[in-house]
Amino acid sequence: RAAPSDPYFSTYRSFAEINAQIAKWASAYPTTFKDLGSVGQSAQGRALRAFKITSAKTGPKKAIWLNGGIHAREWVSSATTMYIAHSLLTAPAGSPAAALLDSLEFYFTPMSNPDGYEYSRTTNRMWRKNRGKNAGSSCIGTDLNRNWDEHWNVVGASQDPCSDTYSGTKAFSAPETLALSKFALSLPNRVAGIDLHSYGQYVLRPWGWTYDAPPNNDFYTRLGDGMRDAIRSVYGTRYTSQSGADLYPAAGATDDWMNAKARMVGFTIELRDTGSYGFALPARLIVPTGEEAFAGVVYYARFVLDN
Ligand code: ING
Ligand code: ZN
Repeated sequence: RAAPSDPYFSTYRSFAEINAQIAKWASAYPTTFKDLGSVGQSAQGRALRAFKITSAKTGPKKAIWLNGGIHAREWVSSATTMYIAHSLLTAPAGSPAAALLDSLEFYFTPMSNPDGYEYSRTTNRMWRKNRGKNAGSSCIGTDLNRNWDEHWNVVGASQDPCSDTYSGTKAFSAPETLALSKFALSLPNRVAGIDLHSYGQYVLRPWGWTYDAPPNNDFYTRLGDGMRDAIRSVYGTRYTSQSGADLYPAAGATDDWMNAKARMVGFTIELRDTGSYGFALPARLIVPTGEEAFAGVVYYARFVLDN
């Protein structure tokens, strides 16, 4: 649309390429971009990288956390998280997006399951979990979106290490979720967070673990519906705004922990598509998926600042 798209987004990038892009941004945008290095290590020892984007303006700012790549096969999640960062970095001076950077710090963890991602790229495209060993089983991996410490394992999760929704031996048994949770809690000014997944085109508000409405359900519904409309305004893509449990009940997910334990406004977004390609979304759809998701994030950031 507005600007020619960066060739970085023409294909799905490897763990190494994502890290190289982070280094490139750090030198290209020294005032707005801050590489926070690694916030922890994956089960196989890969770095869990984080960075921050904000303007040079000082003063108290609120923090928003965007998390991508928790599930290995959902490649467009990491790509979109990086695309949102790119959009903030290149936002024209005076634009609504650029204005957000004067009041907000955006924190990014674009690749929260690097071992699973690389395994999905090289060996098993449909891998979902991390790649941690499980004692007493030859099956590998914990579902990192069932391992958070909020009503852990009560519904929509399995205690079979061979299951794709294996919730782990206990909450935060996986090094990735433990490190990410400590990172989020280290942000004293945190107000909101989005966990990006695919696919299905949903804006999911709390809760995931129960059908009950959260406190402030009105607030969450207006915010979710507004994000849905902002996404649609770009290319007409229809996302559905509803609670996580209304998709299917699942406990121990990232967004429930954000809302209940980290006192942040937490959402899950399920990116494109609705099943034609599913997880194997073609790389030519990275940019449009990112552009419309960015519109949703701008709406969301404005909303949490103003409400
Ligand atoms: N979907 C989410 C999952 O973890 C979800 C859906 C998220 C349900 C949060 C409830 C709460 O299963 C994908 N694609 O991973
Ligand atoms: Zn997912």
